[in-house]
Amino acid sequence: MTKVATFSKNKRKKTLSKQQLLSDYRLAMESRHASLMGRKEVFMGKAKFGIFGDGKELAQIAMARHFQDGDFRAGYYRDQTFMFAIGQLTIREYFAQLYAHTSVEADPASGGRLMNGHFATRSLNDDGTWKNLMEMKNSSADISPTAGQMPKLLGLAYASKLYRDNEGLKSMTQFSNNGNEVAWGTIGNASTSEGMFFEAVNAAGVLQVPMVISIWDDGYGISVPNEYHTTKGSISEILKGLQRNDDEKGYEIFVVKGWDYEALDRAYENAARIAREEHVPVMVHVVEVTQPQGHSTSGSHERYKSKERLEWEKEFDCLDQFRKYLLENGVATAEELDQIGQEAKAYAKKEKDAAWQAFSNDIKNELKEAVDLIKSAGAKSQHKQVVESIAEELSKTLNPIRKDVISSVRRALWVMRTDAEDVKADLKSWYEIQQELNEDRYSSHLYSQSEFSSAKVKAVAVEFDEEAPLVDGREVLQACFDNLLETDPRFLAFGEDVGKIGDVNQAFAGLQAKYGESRVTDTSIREVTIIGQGIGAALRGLRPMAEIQYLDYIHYALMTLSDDLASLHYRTKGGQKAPLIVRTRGHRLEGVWHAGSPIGMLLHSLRGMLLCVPRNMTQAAGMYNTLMQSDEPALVIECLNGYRLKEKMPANIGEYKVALGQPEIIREGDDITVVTYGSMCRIMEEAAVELAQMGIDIEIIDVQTLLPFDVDHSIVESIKKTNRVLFADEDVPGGASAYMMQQVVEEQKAYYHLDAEPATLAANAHRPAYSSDGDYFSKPSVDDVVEKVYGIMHESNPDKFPAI
Ligand SMILES: Cc1ncc(C[n+]2csc(CCOP(=O)(O)OP(=O)(O)O)c2C)c(N)n1
Ligand SMILES: [Mg+2]
Repeated sequence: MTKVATFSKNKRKKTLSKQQLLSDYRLAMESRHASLMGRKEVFMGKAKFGIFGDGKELAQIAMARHFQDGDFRAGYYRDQTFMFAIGQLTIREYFAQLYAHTSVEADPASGGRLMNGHFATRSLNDDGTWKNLMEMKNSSADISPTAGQMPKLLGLAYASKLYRDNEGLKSMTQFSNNGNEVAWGTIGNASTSEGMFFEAVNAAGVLQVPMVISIWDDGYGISVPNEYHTTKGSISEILKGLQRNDDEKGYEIFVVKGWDYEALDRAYENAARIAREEHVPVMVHVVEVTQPQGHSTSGSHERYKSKERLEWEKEFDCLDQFRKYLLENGVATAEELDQIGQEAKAYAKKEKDAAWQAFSNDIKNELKEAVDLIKSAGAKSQHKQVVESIAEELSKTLNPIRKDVISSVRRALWVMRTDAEDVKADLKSWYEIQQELNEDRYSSHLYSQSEFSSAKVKAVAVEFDEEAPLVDGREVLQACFDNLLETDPRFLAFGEDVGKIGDVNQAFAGLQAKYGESRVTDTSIREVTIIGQGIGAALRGLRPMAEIQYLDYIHYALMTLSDDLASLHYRTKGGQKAPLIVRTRGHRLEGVWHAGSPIGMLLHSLRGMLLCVPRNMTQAAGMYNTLMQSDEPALVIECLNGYRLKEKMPANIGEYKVALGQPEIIREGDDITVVTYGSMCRIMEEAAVELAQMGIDIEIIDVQTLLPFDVDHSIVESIKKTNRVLFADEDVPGGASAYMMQQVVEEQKAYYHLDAEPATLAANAHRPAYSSDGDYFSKPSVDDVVEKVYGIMHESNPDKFPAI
C-alpha cells in the first residue's frame, strides 16, 4: 500500500533544533527571493529567459538534509533550493547563470552555456582527472528535455549496485563506499508522462538500485492540468503496483504534501535509509505543490488557472505554511520571522547585484577597450566619421552584451577595408585575441582537451604469429573483451542478450561465466535506459560498454545520446565526463528496420562523441583498446555481416591500438580514390577486381572513424595522385557520403587537385526492401560501384573507356 506521510494540525512532533528550523526558513526565503528577483531581471531585459523553483522550496530542503557526500542528483530546473541546501550553488552563481556569465568561476555548472536552472557540480579537475567524488555532494548536469534526466538517474543508482556487488571495485574509494550512495532524481508531474520516466522506473525496480525519485506535483505542466497528463490524475496512484511486499521486490512509495515540513522530513529520512541500506528504489510523490509565479518568464498562469486554484495556491504556499508551523509551535515570533525574511531578501539582492556587476564589468571592460581602439583607428582612417560614429554608438549601449562589442569591431573593420594596415593593426590584433577568448568561451570542450583525449592515444600495430590461426571475426572480439575484463575491473558490458549467451553474435560467449553477472550482464529491452545505465555508471568512474543490439534500434536512445551524452563535456565546459562506449552492429543489414545505415543521422546528432566504423573485428578490437585508454564517449558500429568471416587472431590482442581519425589505404591504385568505411570496404575490394579487368586501378581508403575524420588530411594526398574521388556508403544520398565530401573537398581543399567532378554513391533514399534482392536493388552493390567508377573514367577519357 502507498504510504501517505501526513502531519496533522501543524503540531511539532520531531525535534529538529530551533536553529535548524530557522536556518531552513532563512534558506527557503533566500531562494524564494532569488526566484522573485530572477523573474524581474528577465522582464528588465537583463536576462533572456527565467524558470524558477518557487513553491518547491520545502521539499527540496527536506531532501537535501538526507543527501550525503558521494550521493548524486539527476534532476530538473526547479531544484535551486536543493542545490543551495547541499552547498553546491550560491545565489551569486545562480544569477551568474541567469545572465550567462561565461566564466566557470562565476557559473561553475556550465560557464554560461546553459539556460538558468540547469545545475551541475564539477567532477573533474582542470586537467581532466577525477576529483574525489566521495568528498563532495554531486549533481549530474541537467538537460532541458522533460524526463531526459531519467535514463542517467538509473545509471547513477546502478553504479552503487556495481560498487557493492563487484569485489574488484572495492579499492575505488574516491567513487564509492561499498555502494552506499543514493541517486536522487527529481521530475515534474507532467513530465512523468514521458516514456523515459516509465522505462527508468520499471528498470530501477527490476535492478533494485538505490534510487529515490521525487515528483514535484504542482498539478500542471505549463498550462495543462494533471487530468490531461495522468490516468486518474495521480502518478503514485497508477504506480501502486510497484509497491514491494513480503513476497515480492519492488518500490517503497510515499505520498507527501509539499507544504508539510515534518512529513517531508520523515518521508525523506525513510526514503534515504531504505535506498541506502537496502538498495530498494523509492518514489516520493510530493503533492499539493504550488507555482507562485507560474511556469516561467514566458507567460502568466492567470491565463489558465482558475480563481479558486490561484487562491488555494496562495494559502498553501509552502513558505506561508512553514511560517504558520513555526509560529504555532512557538519556534519563533512573527517579528523574528519577518526579520529573517528581510535579511534573506537583502542577501539575495546583494548576491544578485554582485553577480550582475561581475558579469557586466567583464563586458564593460571589453567595450571600453573596443571603443578606444575603434576611435584611435578612426582618427587615422579615411572614413573617420563613419568609424567614429560606430565607436560613439557602441559607447552608448545600454546593458551591452558581447555581441554589441564584437559586431561593432567587425563593422568598423569593414568600413576601414581600404585603409592602410597600420591604421587598423591594433584593432585587428585586439579582435584576434577576442576571437580566441570567445572560441574558448563558447566553443571549447566539445571533445576532451585533457591528457585523456583519444587524440593522444598512439597507434600500436597489430601483430600476427606466423602460424596465426584463422578464426571467426567474433572470436577476435571475444579475445579482446576477455582481456579488458581481466585487466580492467572498471570495464563491464551489458545489453539485451549480452549476458548468458554472450550477445546475439557471441562476442561475449562464456565471459559471464568467467567474470560474473555484474561484469557481463543481460538487460531488458529498453534502449534508452541501457544508454542511461551506461552514462550514469561512467559519470561515477566506471568504464561501461552499453550494447544496442542492432543499429536501427538506436533511434530509441538517440535523444539521450545526443542531448545528454554527446553534449555533456561541452555543456559543463569540461566539468564532467562520461566515457561510455556504445557498441552496436550495423551496415549491410536487410529490411526496412534492419538497414543498419543511418550514419548521417548519427554524425549530425552526435558531435561530442566519437563515431567508429571498423571494417572488420580486428580493427574494432583495436579501437576498443584505444577507447579504453581515453576518456571520451564513443559509438562503435561493427559490421553485422562480419562476425563469421575469417580473420587472423592477433598475437598482441591486449596491446595493439587503432589511432582514431587515421584512414587506412586498403588497396593502392592510380586512377581514382574511393573513400568509404564499414562493410562497403569489402564491396569495394570486390569491385576493384572487376574494374582492374577493365584497366581501372582504384585506390580504396577506409576512413575507419567518421568522428574524428582524417585528422592529418591524408585523403587529399591520395587525390593529388589520382585526381579523382568517389565517396561511397550505404546511407541515404546526401547522408554521410556528403559529409565525407565536405571534409575532403572543402576542408582538405581537394577541389584544387580534381580533374573530374567529385562524386558520391549511396543507397536509395528509402529503407532497403527485405531479402537479398531488396538489398541488391536498394543499396550500392559491386555492380553499382563498377558502373559508377567506370562512368567517372568514361567522362575523363571516352576513347579509352567507351560508354557501357
Ligand atoms: C521533451 C520536452 N517537451 C517539451 C518541453 C517544454 N516544456 C518545458 S517545461 C514543460 C512542462 C513540464 O511540466 P512538469 O513536468 O509538471 O514540471 P513543472 O515545470 O510543472 O515543474 C514543458 C512542456 C521540454 N522541455 N521538453
Ligand atoms: Mg508541474
